[in-house]
Amino acid sequence: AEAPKELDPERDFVKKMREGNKNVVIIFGSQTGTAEDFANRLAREAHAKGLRPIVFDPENYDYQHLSKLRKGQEVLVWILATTGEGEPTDNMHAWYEAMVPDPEDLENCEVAEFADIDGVEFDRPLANVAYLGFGLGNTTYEQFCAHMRHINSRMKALGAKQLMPCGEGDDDANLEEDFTNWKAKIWPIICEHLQVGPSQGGADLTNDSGSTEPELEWQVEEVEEVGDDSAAQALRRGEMTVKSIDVHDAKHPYMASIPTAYDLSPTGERHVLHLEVNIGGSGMKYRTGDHLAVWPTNREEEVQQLLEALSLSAKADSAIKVTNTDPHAASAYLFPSSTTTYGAALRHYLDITSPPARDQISMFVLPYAKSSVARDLLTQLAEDKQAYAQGVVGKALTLSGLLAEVRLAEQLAGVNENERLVLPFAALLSLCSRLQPRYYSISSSGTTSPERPSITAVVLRYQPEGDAQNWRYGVATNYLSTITNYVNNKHTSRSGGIYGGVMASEPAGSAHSVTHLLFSDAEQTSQVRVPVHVRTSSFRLPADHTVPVVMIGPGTGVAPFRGFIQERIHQQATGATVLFFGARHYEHDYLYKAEFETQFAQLAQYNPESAIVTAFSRDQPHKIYVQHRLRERADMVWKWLNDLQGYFYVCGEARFMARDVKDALVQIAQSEGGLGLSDAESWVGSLKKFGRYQEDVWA
Ligand code: FAD
Ligand code: 2AM
Repeated sequence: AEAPKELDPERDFVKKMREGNKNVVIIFGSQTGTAEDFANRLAREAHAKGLRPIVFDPENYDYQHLSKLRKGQEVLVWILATTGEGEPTDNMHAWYEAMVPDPEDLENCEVAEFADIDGVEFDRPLANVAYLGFGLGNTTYEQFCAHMRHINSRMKALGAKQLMPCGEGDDDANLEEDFTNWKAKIWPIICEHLQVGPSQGGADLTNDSGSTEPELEWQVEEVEEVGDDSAAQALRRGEMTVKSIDVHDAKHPYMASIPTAYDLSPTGERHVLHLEVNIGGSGMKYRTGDHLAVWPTNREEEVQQLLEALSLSAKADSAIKVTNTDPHAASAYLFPSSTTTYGAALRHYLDITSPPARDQISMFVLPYAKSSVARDLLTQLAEDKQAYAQGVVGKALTLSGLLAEVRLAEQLAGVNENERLVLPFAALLSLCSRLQPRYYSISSSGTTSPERPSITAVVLRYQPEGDAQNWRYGVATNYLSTITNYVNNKHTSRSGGIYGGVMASEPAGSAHSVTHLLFSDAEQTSQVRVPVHVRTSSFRLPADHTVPVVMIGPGTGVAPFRGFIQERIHQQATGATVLFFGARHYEHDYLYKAEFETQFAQLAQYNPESAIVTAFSRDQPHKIYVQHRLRERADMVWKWLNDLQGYFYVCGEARFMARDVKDALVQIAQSEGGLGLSDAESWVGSLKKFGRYQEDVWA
């Protein structure tokens, strides 16, 4: 027999857990950071309840050790997001492959190799493990929470004891409330299982000294000397710290220069940006259909407002050292390096714009309220769902906005300066999630522009329903908008400070500080750099260019198809290449118009059916959408997909568009193929199953 594989002791999470004397182990599968954030929040709450939690990223550990967990003494909690079409997140990929070798047969698929435990039956290796789980998903996708459900079934099949049915959160409805409700139910169950009494398990936010302030996860120390080298100078400028390593991935972005950037719809109501990113020399490669992750910077005005609300404006550039208060925690540092500045932490590393959650308000803001007016206001927002929905979510209130409201209420009530709420920076570190990279479908071909992937992003600006006078700005897209402006106006100096917009309709205050977006390159000239990494996707053209390809890409959903088209020209594709593009107005929003027209003329030389079909929704009194155009060509669509075994692709907004397009295809199968409804649905289902119906959609 083959000798069992040696496991790396550094990747043994159970050993780490025991060294730190922990009794709740939380393992998260996270793609965009939400599940990771939930895992960390759960740990903070567990800690406040007198439990001893630890959070692990499965990417850094080996699943084989799971079997060593001890029922009655330790509890495992899964927090697992589902991505794409029912897939695990990247960081859960290896565990999932091993634990769920056959998703079609969850009960009986082959037992994965686990660390050997005495007295446990071979086919029930997890018989000593007690667990619970919460899945994050979105009901607009067909495979809602599939990943958590699969892991759950496998855990049971492998003998583990489920302490409670899994919770499920729906990002399309109210993920936050689903999580809060689930959390409320788990504590008594965990405490009972571990047999910790109410005094331990049910303790609330009091620490050893008996005060009501929470024990915090991070400690913040102001440090004087940071040295004089270039890293220290960059630190003083409040720039982002990136570890200089050779491999660039989800944890180590590459600082890419931006050779070209422009506004594709300068006269439109919405601005769509085209940015080309130079990854030459980075070692990163991409394939047509992959995603580019952009690590954004927060808007400077928001950073300054928050510093002001924390009474830290004067210290924005002071160096601080941030370390974990728990020597046994899985990570000792919160930021890429132990030292940063207050300003840089808010600018580059923390999500300071998402509305704070109810439990975050009650755990990390409320305890610092000294006046009754502040306490009342915060208690109401934290405890009254409706007040929270209106006063926080409906207004898209940021943390600085919340603190400003408290400050105003205190002023109006005549509260003394020394009685006013001051949020400690260390509490803010528990309150705010980490700023997450945003994904963009790469809009170029990996074959024809291997070193210059481009992205196509619509700039997000909106006025929240509950605060219709004021604008909110999407973090990453407004950052990219500032970058675009800068790239087009290179004469502006580094000391240019906050950089105003070139866009006529640009609302005031949307800009980022250019000072913090510039990075010194080897020649010591100032260059704007954007931290990026490539994420592999499964959105792919057929290898055989003679097969027809039908692409549905309204709005920025056209992004990956620009790459597909470049690729099909390169292949001199003899199969039909058809793009259905939709936008508001022909005049303002026809993205890449000239380029597409030239390219389709070329593609039509290889196959006369190749064409771009447009649907401009607001150029006439009634709406015309891509799915209407699709139905108008029902016979051709049926021929391409059914008779000629073509491929169908949908990209863009997931909620309505992707669903409506699928419905249109079902109708086409009925009208053209003469199928009944359920057969038409099975036909679409089988296209999906065989990879001939692919979606790249986002919420
Ligand atoms: P954020 O700061 O993240 O703000 C977004 C949040 O603002 C929303 O979650 C919502 O809570 C809130 N919000 C937005 N509108 C309103 C409103 N009207 N009222 C109240 N609240 C509101 N985008 C593209 O443009 N092009 C692409 O090619 C592309 N490809 C993607 C591919 C994938 C796989 C994924 C997952 C996403 C893709 N996206 C793409 C979306 C992109 O990643 C970002 O989500 C988007 O650009 C917004 O980022 P932001 O940082 O500017 O906004
Ligand atoms: P609308 O905003 O005028 O309703 C890109 O955003 C294009 O997609 C716009 O023309 C937009 O139209 C359109 N769109 C909106 N909802 C859609 C849906 N459910 N299906 C297809 N296209 C849609």
